[in-house]
Formats: sequence, structure tokens, C-alpha cells
Amino acid sequence: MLYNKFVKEIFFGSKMRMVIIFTREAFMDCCNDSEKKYVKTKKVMENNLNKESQIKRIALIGNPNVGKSVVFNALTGAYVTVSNYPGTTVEVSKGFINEKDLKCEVVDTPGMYSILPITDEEMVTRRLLISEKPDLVLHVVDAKNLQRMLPLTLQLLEAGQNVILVLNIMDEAKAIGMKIDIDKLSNILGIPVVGASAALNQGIDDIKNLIRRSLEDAA
Ligand SMILES: Nc1nc2c(ncn2[C@@H]2O[C@H](COP(=O)(O)OP(=O)(O)OP(=O)(O)O)[C@@H](O)[C@H]2O)c(=O)[nH]1
Ligand SMILES: [Mg+2]
Repeated sequence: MLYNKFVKEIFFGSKMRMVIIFTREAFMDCCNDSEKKYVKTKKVMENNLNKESQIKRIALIGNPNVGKSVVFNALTGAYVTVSNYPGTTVEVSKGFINEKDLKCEVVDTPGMYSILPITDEEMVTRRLLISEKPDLVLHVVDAKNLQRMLPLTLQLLEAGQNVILVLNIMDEAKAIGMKIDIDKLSNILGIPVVGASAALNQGIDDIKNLIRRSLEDAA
């Protein structure tokens, strides 16, 4: 009786508002196979962790074309899903690092030049940073253009993010004779810095080690 009244009020209220009740099953029906697998994997990982600790979330941030997606693929491998960010046509990939001592969700964001957004892609990345509050940000830069890219590192730090700086495309930087004092840069910035050549699968284990350490320190 009460239920009928409730349904009447919702569906036939004065403004004839329509409410769509979206059950978990209905949601799963709308997902594609990779999204279903992703949701399932996340559930299994959550169940394997103790109840209090949630899966940590890592966001890959950086200018366009610096190798974020190559780093993302090297870190996550399987269990990846690509979907449009809600309300936009901008694609966001999500995956997991699922190792014995390191379990986290990784989000590959669209390239951005500044956290003050101009393009749709930058707006999505800014929203991901603000609303989804990653536990850790991997700022990926092209080592050859370090000077041009460091202002975004500073913006991320000023915005209170927990940042690791990844100097990617080191192979090309070395080939043109660049020498970067990584320890000095790390001391000046006060954050972990690591060199990598993700396309050659170099430096990926070092990135994982720094992620492990940063997440432990933040816990
Ligand atoms: N030489 C070299 N090339 C790399 C390396 N990492 C990535 N690349 C190349 O850089 C280009 C851009 O890589 P992506 O991973 O698509 O870059 P992205 O940052 O995801 O780009 P957006 O998604 O457009 O922001 C590709 O051609 C990669 O093969 C690297 O370590 N060394
Ligand atoms: Mg990309």
C-alpha cells in the first residue's frame, strides 16, 4: 500500500517526473565485456584486501605525447577498460597493478598543459584530480623537454597532490647528450624522481618500487 503510494508519487507526481531505478544488474547489462571484467577484478582485489584498506588509486598526468599511455600499459598489462568520462566524449583508460605486494588502480588521463583547463581533455583531467582524489600522481614528462614541463609538476604540488616525477623518453634524451642529475632534481623538488624509457620497457620496475614506497609512506 505504502509502496503503491510511493510509486504513484514518484511516477505520477504533479510534474510527471520519471525516475529510472538503476540496479546493479541493469548497470552490468549496459557494460561492455571489458568493463564487466574490470568491475569483477576490482571486487576480487577489494575482497583480498583487508576491510579497512581501499584499493589505492594512481593517476598518470602529463603533457600530450610524453608516453603516459605507454607507461600505463607497461604498469597495468591486462584488466584494462576504456570508457568515456561521464558527460563527455573524452576517453579515459583504467587498469590495475595486481602484484602480491602492490595492488592499485591506475587511471591514464588525457594530456594537459596546465591544471587551469582550456580543452575538454584538460577539463576531464582536472575533474579526475579534484573529484576522484588519487592517492598518488605520476607526473610523466618527456626528459628532453624537462624545463618546459616542470611548471606542471609545481602546479600539481601546489594543488596538494602526492607526486612522483617520471622522466620518460630517457633513451632519446641520452642520445642527444643530455645528462640529468636525478638525485639533485629530487632533492630540489622534494619528491621522488625516476628515469624511464617506457617504450623500451626500461625503468618500469623502478617506477613500481617508488609507487610502493610512496603509498607505504602515505599510509
Ligand atoms: N623513444 C621513446 N619513445 C617513447 C617512449 N615512451 C613513449 N614513446 C612514444 O611517444 C609517443 C606518445 O606516446 P603515448 O603513450 O601515446 O603518449 P601520451 O602521453 O599517452 O599522449 P596523449 O594521450 O596524447 O596525451 C608514442 O609514439 C610512443 O611510442 C620512450 O620511452 N622512448
Ligand atoms: Mg595517452
